[in-house]
Amino acid sequence: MKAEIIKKLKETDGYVSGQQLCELLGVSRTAIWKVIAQLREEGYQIEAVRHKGYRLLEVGDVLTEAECKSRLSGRRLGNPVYCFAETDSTNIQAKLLAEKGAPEGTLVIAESQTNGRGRRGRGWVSPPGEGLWFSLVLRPRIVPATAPVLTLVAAMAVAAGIEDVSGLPVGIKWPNDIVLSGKKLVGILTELSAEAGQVHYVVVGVGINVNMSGFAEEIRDTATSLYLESGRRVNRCGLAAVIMKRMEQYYQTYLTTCDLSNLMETYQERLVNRNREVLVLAPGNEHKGICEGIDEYGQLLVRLADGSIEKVMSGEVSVRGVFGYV
Ligand code: BT5
Repeated sequence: MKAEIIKKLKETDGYVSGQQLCELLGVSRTAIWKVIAQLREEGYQIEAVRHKGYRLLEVGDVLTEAECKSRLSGRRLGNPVYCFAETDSTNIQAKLLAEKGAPEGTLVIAESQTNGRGRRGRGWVSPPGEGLWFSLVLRPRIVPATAPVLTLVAAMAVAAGIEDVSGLPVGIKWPNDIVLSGKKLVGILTELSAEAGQVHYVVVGVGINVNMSGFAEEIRDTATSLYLESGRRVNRCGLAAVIMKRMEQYYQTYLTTCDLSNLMETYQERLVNRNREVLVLAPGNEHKGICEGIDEYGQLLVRLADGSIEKVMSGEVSVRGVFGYV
C-alpha cells in the first residue's frame, strides 16, 4: 500500500485527495493518514491541505522497500525487491532467497552491510546512508563455465545506468571494476550455484559508492564516489531503477547468444586499459603486454612482446595498468 501511495503522489502534479487514495486502495482515511505520517518520518516532504489533499514536495534519498517498489513496479529485473536496513551481505541474502526458489529478477538491497564481500575473501566497505549495495538473482540456462561473462554484462549495465543518471563518463577496468578518474567507483562480485553442467542461479552483487564525501583510511587512495566526482548527490533508489532497466537491456542481448558477440564493442568502448600496457599478474609468471580488448567469452586479449596474443580468463589472474591502480 505504501508503494502505491508513493507512486500516486509522484505521478500527480497537484494534490491527491484522501478520498481518491481511499478509493484506489480500498482502505479508510485513518489508514491513509498513518501511512503518510510514516512516509514523513522516513524523509518524504508531504504537504497536507484541508479540502485539497496531499502533495509530494520532495523525496529524500530514502532507501526503503516501498520507495524501491514504487520505482521498480513492472520491471522484469528488480521484482520482487527486498530492502534491509542492515544485513551481513546482500549476496548472502540473495543466495538464501534463491535457494528457496526466488525467481529471476529478485533484487536485494541493503542500507548497510556488516560483512560486505569482495572477491577471493576480500571485504567490501559498506557504510550506511551513502552507498548502493545490491544483489540480483538471475537464472540463465547456460553452462557453469560461461557464467563469469555475466560479471562483464553487469559491469556494462551498471556503467550505462550511472552515466544515464550522472552524466559522468565511467570506464571499466576488466573484468569487474567501474572506475572514474583512475579510482574505483563500483565493485562486482558474481557467485554461482551449479551442478552437473547446469546453472541453478547466479547472484550478481554490485557495490556503488554514491554519496560518500570521504573513505576509510585503507581505501582512501583508490576509491571514489559519484558525489566526490560531481559534487552532486544522487537518489539511490532512482539509480537502482535506471540500472535495472539497463540490466534488462544488456541481459536480453546477452541471452540471444549466451556470450558477448553482440556486446563486445560496447564493453570495449569503456575498457580503460585498451591499447595500453598492462601487467598480467599470473602466479609465478608476471609479465607485461598491450591490452587489445576482449573476445566474446570475456577473455582479455593481451599482445605479448613476441607478437602473439594471450587470452586471459577472468578469475584466473589479475591485470593491472602499469601506472597506478587502473
Ligand atoms: C569487488 O571485489 O570489487 C567486489 C565487491 C562487491 C561488493 C558488492 S556490495 C553488494 C554485494 N554484497 C556483497 O557482499 N558484495 C557485493 P574485489 O575486486 O576483490 O575488491 C575488493 C577490494 O576493493 C578491497 O580489498 C578494497 O581494497 C577495495 N574496497 C573495499 N571497499 C571498497 C569501496 N567501498 N570502494 C572502493 N574500493 C573498496
